[in-house]
Amino acid sequence: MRLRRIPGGRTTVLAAVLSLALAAPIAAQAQDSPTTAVAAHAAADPELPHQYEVTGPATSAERTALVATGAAVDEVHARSVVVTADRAQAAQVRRLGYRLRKLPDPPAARPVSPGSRVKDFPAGYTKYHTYAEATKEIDGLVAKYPALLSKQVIGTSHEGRDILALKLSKNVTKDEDEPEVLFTAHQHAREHLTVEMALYLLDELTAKYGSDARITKLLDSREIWIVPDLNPDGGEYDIATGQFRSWRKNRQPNAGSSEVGTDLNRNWDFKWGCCDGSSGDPGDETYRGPAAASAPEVQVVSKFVHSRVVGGKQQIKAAVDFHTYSELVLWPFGFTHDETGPGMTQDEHDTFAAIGKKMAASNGYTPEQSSELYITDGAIDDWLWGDQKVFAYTFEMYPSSGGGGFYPKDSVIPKETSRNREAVLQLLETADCPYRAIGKQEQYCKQG
Ligand code: 0X9
Ligand code: CA
Ligand code: ZN
Repeated sequence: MRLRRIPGGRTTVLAAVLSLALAAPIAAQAQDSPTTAVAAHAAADPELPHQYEVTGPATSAERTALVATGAAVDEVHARSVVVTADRAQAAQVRRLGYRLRKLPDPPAARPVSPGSRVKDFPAGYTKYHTYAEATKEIDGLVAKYPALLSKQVIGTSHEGRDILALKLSKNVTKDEDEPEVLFTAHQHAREHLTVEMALYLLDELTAKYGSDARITKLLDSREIWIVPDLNPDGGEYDIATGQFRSWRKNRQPNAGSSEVGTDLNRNWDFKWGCCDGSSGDPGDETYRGPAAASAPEVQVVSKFVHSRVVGGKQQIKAAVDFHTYSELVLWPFGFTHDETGPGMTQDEHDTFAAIGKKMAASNGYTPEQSSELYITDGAIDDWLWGDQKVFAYTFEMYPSSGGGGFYPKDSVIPKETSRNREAVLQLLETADCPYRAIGKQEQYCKQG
């Protein structure tokens, strides 16, 4: 059962060697010239993490042991992984006896003058939306489609940016008794493509209402929630110098530590920190935070989800949380390798798998239980299912491997967002009775 199919590996030796060769002189320059200091810092900040190919780990157990070093696993292959790790974490991975090979860093952008902050993504990435650009785009859509789309500020991030929930439905201002479906994006700062995914859905579902029969029917019979940016502080921080920082966490300081940030996708209040699927060290990529739901962004979205309990019933029936990358459709649980057990019956598991495999057939991703990758505790999908009984999936978007990792060029945005159109429509269509996917609608979805 733990047999895995994995995309083939590839090599990037030359670029890795080149980036190593470049690092030293630039860092040296920074010492004596204040005017070049920021640009140099951006090009070769010794604190910035890098990606490494790690040869050796071949099982979920070995990968789970690997993330205990504090590194984050980005790609899973048959006998290797790609991780994002800072210097100390890389050293620890090496001490586990694995061979590491540094991969090229994200492309360097134009130099930045000292103290200034970049207002946009760098060249080749300008079609990605900054927080301000996304807000403007969303406000434009709300103004254009007031009967279909409404915007709510459901709270603020640590640094005070608005966290939005967009509702899409016919008669959008009324809370009708219709199945609700939630789409969330951008828990992880460097996964910018997921914000584009959310914006694509907002645009597609509004623009095609009235002309596309399937979308019209769905907006007439569902209430769709989109939280396009769960981690606006992290996203802005990732692009702020003009050099992508490969940042993952939020930007909340940690008491008693100089290390910043909590991994939002280890902070949700279900089996939090239970199972070696997160870290207790604030310097680690998968730091779970000092307490469950300690991150304001997680609190805001948790509270929002709780607010969708009406008459004692959670209205949200299904959900997708968008991440990058690896092209996967994942379902709970992540905290255990067991397919069934407390909180997951055989029928529930089979329903998750049936819907997940069908969605994956439509977008060409690989479907699997999330713990097949490595153990995670405190992830949003485990919470949505374990605590709220929402059929919650995690999509890991483009690329499968190579293809720019966390930073694919903006030219891929149209293809890689529309690629998930069919899967999203399927999930919306199934939301009135997910158990139809295993033919058990009579048993589970009889109208009361
Ligand atoms: O580690 C994560 O949070 C996700 N991978 S990412 O590269 N985007 O960071 C995978 C989560 C898998 N576990 C669950 N979905 N529970
Ligand atoms: Ca409703
Ligand atoms: Zn992620």
